[in-house]
Amino acid sequence: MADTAAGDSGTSLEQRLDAMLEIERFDPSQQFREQALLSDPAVYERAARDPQGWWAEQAEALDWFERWDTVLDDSEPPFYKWFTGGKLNVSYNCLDRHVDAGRGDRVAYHWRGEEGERRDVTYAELHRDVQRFANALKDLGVQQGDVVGIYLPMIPEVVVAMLACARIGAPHNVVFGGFSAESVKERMEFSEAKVLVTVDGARRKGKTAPIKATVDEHMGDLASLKTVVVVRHARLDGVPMTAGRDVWFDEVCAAAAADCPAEPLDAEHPLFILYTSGSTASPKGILHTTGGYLTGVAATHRYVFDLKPDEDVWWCAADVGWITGHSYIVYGPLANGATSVMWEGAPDYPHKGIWWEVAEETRATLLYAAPTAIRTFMKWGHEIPERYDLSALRLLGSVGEPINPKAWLWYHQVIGGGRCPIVDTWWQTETGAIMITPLPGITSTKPGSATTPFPGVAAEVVGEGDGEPIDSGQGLLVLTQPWPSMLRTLYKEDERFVETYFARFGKERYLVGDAARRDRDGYLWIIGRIDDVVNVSGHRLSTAEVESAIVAHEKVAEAAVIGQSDEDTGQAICAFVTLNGEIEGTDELIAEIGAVVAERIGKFARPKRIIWADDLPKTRSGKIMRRLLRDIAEGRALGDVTTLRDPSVMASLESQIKDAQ
Ligand code: 6R9
Repeated sequence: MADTAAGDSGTSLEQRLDAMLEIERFDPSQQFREQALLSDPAVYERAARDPQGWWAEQAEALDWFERWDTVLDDSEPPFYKWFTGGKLNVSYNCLDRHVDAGRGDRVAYHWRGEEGERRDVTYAELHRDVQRFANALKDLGVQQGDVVGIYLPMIPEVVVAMLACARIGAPHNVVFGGFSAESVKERMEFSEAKVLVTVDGARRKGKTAPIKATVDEHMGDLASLKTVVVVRHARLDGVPMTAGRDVWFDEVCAAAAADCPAEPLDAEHPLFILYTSGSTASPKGILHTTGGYLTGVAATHRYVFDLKPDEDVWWCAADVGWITGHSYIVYGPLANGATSVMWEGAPDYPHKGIWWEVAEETRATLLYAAPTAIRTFMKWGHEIPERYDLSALRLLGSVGEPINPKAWLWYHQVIGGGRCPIVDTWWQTETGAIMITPLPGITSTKPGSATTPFPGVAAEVVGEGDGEPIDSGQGLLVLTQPWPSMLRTLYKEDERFVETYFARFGKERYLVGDAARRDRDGYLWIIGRIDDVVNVSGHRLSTAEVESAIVAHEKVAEAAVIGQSDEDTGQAICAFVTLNGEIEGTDELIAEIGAVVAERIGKFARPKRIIWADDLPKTRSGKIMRRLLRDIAEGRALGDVTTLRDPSVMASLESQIKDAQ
C-alpha cells in the first residue's frame, strides 16, 4: 500500500505527504514478512494464554549459571520478583558467551567521533577492557552492592564502565552528560555512590567542556564518595586531580589484573539505578535488577527490530545516559551479539548531513531515533538525507514522545524510501523495555499510534474516575500484569514507589502516568503525561524541578512552569515568573534565570519562554492552576476560572502577555 502511494508522480514531497495523511494503515510488505523473525500473529495468543511461559522462553535465550525455580513470585505485590533462584551475570551474557562462541572479532560498536575519528571496538576488545576495569574497581575497594556513579559522554568507555559494574555486581548510576555537575552531585548523594567515573572533558560541536574541573567545583565533600576515576578523552591539559581521591582510568586499568571471572548473581540482584523525573522536584531512583531486565531488553530488541545479529548494523541514536541508551545501546544489543553504531556528537556537527553520512558509511540497517530529531531533519529539508545512500536501511524506530503523522510519513518516505516499516515504541524508564509497539512482520501500523502491547504485556485504557476499562475512547493508560523488566522499586523509597504507581488503581495495575486513547481496532494512541512531567525533545523533566531552580534566583518570588506545545521539541518549557517587590523583568534577567537553571539541572532544561506575571492563578487552597497557564501560553480561550481565589489574575496575565508581544 505504502509503495504505491509513495510513487513519484512529479508532485512535491509536501503534496505527496499530505495525500498520504489519508492512508490509515500500512501493512507489512510481503518481502519484509517473509524474512521476519516473527510473522505469525499466533504469538500474541500464545503469550496471552501463558505469559509466564512466554517470558520463561525468552529468559532461556540467556545463559544462566543456575536455572530459576520460580518464573514469577507475586506473593508480595507490587514488589514482584522474576526468575527467583536463578543466577546469571549480565556482563557474561553481553560478552563472554559471544567471545566463547568464536564471535570475538565481531564489531560491537562502530564508534564515530565528532572530528571524524573512527574506532571499531570488537567483542573481544570490550571483554578485555571490561575485565580490567572490573578488577580496577575491585582494587579501589568496590564490593558487590556498592553504587558506582557514571558521568561520561558517548564514548566506548561508558559501556566498559557499565559492564564492569555489572560484572562484579556493583549497581551503576549513570547521569546523562547534559545534566549539570550539581545534578550529578545530588544523584551521587541520594545513591551514596562510592566511586564516580567521569571524563577530563566532553566535546560538543567543536568545543570542549572541562567536565572534571566542573565536577570538582560542585562535588564538595561527599562522605560516601571515595574515588573519582577520570577517563582521558579530550586530552585536556591541567586537569585538576586530588591526591588520594582521583585516579586516571587508563592507569588503574593498566595496573589491574587481566582476568576477572563474571560473578554469578541472583536474578534479582540490582543492576542499576537511573534517576528520572516525576511529579515532585526530587528525582526518582528507578531500580532495575538482573534477570528480568536482561530478558525484557534482549527479547524486545530482537523481535521489535527484527534483529539478525549476523547481518544487521543497529543504530540507536539516543544517549547512553537515558533509559533508551541503557536498554538499546548497551544491554539489548550486546546481549543479542549485535553490531551497533555509536555516534559521539550532535546531529548538526560538523554538518547537517552527518547522521546520514555515518549511516551510509557504516551501512546501518536499523535506525532508532526520537520524533524531535525527525522533525528537525524535516525542517532542514529532504535534500540533505537524499544526498546519501541509505539503501541499507530496512527498518526504522521511534521513541520518546508521540510522533505526529506528518513526521512519521516523512521518516517513512525520505529516510526509509517507502520500504522500511516504522515501529513507534512506547515505554518508560520504569518499564525498562519496550511495552507497546508494532511487531514489524505482523502489525499493520497507523501513523501516530504505538499500536498494541508486545507479547506478554497487558495494557488497558481506564476511566479517570472509575478505573473501568474503556473499549474505545480516552482515559488513563495502565499495565495490568507484571512483566520481567519492570522497575522493582524507587531506590530507598518503597513507599513512594507504591504511592506513585499502585495507589490509584490497586497493586495489580501499574499507573503509567500517560493519557491514551484506544480506537475501535484496539490500537493505542498515547496522548501525553497526566502528571507535571514535561517532555522536551524526549527528555523527561518535572515542572517542580525547574520551578525550584528558577526560584533559586534571588530576584524571583515565585514561578510556575508548564510544558507548552512546540513544533520542534514536542513540548517546551514555559515559565511564568513573579519577581520580588518592584523589580522589572528584563532580557538580562531572562538570561540570568536561564543560567541558574542550566547550572542546577542542565542546559536542556532552560525555559524557552519566560512570561513575567504580577501574580499566578491559584485555587482557594493555594494550588497553581497550570491548566489555565497552558491555555494562556498556547493562546486558547480560557477554561473554567470560577475556582480561582482571585479570577482577576487571569485578565491581568492576559494583558501582560499582550504588552510583551
Ligand atoms: C523510553 C522513554 C517516558 C515517557 C512516557 C511517554 C513518553 C515515550 C513514547 C512516548 C508517545 C511513544 N513516550 N515513548 N509517548 N509515544 N512512542 O522515553 O522513557 O524518558 O522515561 O519517558 O515518554 O510520556 O511516559 P522516559
